[in-house]
Amino acid sequence: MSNKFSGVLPHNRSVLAWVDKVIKLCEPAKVHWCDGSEEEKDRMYAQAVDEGLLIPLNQEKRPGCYLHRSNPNDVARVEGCTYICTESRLEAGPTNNWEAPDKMYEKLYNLAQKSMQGRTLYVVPYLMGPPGCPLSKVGVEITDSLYVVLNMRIMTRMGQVAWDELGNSRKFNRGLHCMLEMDPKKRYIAHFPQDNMIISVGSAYGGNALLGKKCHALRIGSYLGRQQDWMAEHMLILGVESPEGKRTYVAGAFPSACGKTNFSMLIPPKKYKGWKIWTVGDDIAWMWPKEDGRLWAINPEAGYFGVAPGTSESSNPNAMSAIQKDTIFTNVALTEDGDVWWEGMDGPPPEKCIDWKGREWTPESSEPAAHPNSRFTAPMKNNPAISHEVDNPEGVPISAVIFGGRRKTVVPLVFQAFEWIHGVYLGATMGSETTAAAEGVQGNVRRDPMAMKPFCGYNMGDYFHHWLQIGKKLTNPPRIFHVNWFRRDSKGKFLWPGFGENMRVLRWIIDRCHGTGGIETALGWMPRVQDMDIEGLPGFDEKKFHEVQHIDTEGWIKELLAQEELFLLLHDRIPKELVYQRQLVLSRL
Ligand code: GTP
Ligand code: SPV
Ligand code: MN
Repeated sequence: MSNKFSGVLPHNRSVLAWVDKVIKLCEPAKVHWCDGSEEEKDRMYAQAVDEGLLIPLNQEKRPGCYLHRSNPNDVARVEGCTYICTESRLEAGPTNNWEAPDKMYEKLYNLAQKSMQGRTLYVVPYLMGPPGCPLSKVGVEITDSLYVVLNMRIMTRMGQVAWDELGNSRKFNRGLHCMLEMDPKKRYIAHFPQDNMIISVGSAYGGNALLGKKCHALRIGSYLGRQQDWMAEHMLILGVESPEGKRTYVAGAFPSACGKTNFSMLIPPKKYKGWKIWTVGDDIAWMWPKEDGRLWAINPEAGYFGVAPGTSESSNPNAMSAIQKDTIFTNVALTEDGDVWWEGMDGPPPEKCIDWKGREWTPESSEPAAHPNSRFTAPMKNNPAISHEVDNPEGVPISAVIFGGRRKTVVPLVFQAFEWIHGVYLGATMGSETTAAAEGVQGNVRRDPMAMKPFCGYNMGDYFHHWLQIGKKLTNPPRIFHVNWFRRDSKGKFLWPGFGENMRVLRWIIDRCHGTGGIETALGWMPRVQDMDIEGLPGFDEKKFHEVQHIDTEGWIKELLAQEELFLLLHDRIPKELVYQRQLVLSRL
């Protein structure tokens, strides 16, 4: 072995052969096989600081924490450059960009060719899911970005643990990530589900470049899940512990930047003595039906890639603890004492700081100091509310599934589906306002079925069918709910206080899982005012309750028309059960 190589090679021949092929293609100056050790970590952080990739923060205040500033043209997911390259266009479906696999391979191999000359190629073995879980999957990401390596180290179980899990098997996800020259015109996130392969070029941003996350765990995962009877979902998982010590697990699909991380780390209000929320996961759930007729879930990740703005001691104290150490911050502001700052953090803004682009910033500046989609990457083990079940290969049994969009109007705070098929319809037709997590206009209502519009690796109509099929395997299915933390009054103010107070909604949801307290409406089961605890909420009374739960018939008719658009788009694959559900709502209204 020449001194071009460092690190620990596995014995797996398929891995060696594939990496060899990529080395020949990309022609790196050096190759490093990551082992995931502490020594390797220390060396890599030192090197990243040397290269100016990371800025060390005040190590007394935030030990092991660093700031990264991205290329300003590379700050969010790029749905327009994301492709599902199945054999036929129909298989990818009308909600995905599609290109023929041969054509896309050719285009991307051409871009990748010689692209690592003078650079280091890192081989990153990683495991999604706890070791020993039947759903856990190994991936190998090849990248020429040290920033990506250090993020993958936090977000996944990285290193030897993955080789141990893989053994001699050929079943692993092949991921190739090339920085290229960061030209948005040469930016592609391409998935080849039939080959279990991902190629991503021209972006270093989380969902585009940390291939274990959205690419592998959701797009490839959902494709495999359909073949193998499991589900890959854009969902948080939490456990609710009652004062009697009973634990109930809940999964929630909210679109990007719509509150999953916050909800998964919720701290109940003071009056909820003895109640405790445990975080299993904040972004992705893999779920499968077991013999007991229930749906079980794991979190395949090992860290949080969370939205920084709005994170504070008052909104999310658990996240604030989690980012105290060993965290990478991306595109936040840097204060004079070497700490981080962003809009919505506690206290007044700093008198001056350095903004996410590296410029001097004062409260008078016209632009925000932190990018609206600035992020923290923190190990999940840093979260004081981490669930004891997070490494359990058996997963946790899910009692409730919650869908939640971001809607200023029309959609009530909470309601419950009548049964599974109605619940699938609620998820399938969910609308939400677009956010800074993806490139493009913000605040537009679009259909985001199950919060999976950007992440479903195959035809959305078939995906709905898969949900119905899984339902048939469940003799004790989770109850399904819809929430909207974001409804506003006529003055544009949030009607519901949200964050920790969402415990009150969660409490009703748990009650409903045990069959108590609600009334049937045109939309589904709803709490009556006596069914939900609204006592002690400043500025919130019975009148507000009726406002936030109000069924706006005219608004809903428009909503049903917007759903029609999705149904037309998917006309050749949409399960007729869902078309029928829509008719039922119309007649009930
Ligand atoms: P991704 O990581 O992009 O998938 O986002 P997420 O779904 O985990 O969203 P997150 O919890 O990071 O919240 C996104 C934004 O919504 C933040 O600015 C939060 O402050 C805000 N938010 C979260 N929960 C609530 C809530 O209950 N009420 C209100 N008004 N805002 C909330
Ligand atoms: C999202 O956009 O849903 C995220 C952030 O969770 S990313 O990993 O970039 O997709
Ligand atoms: Mn997400």
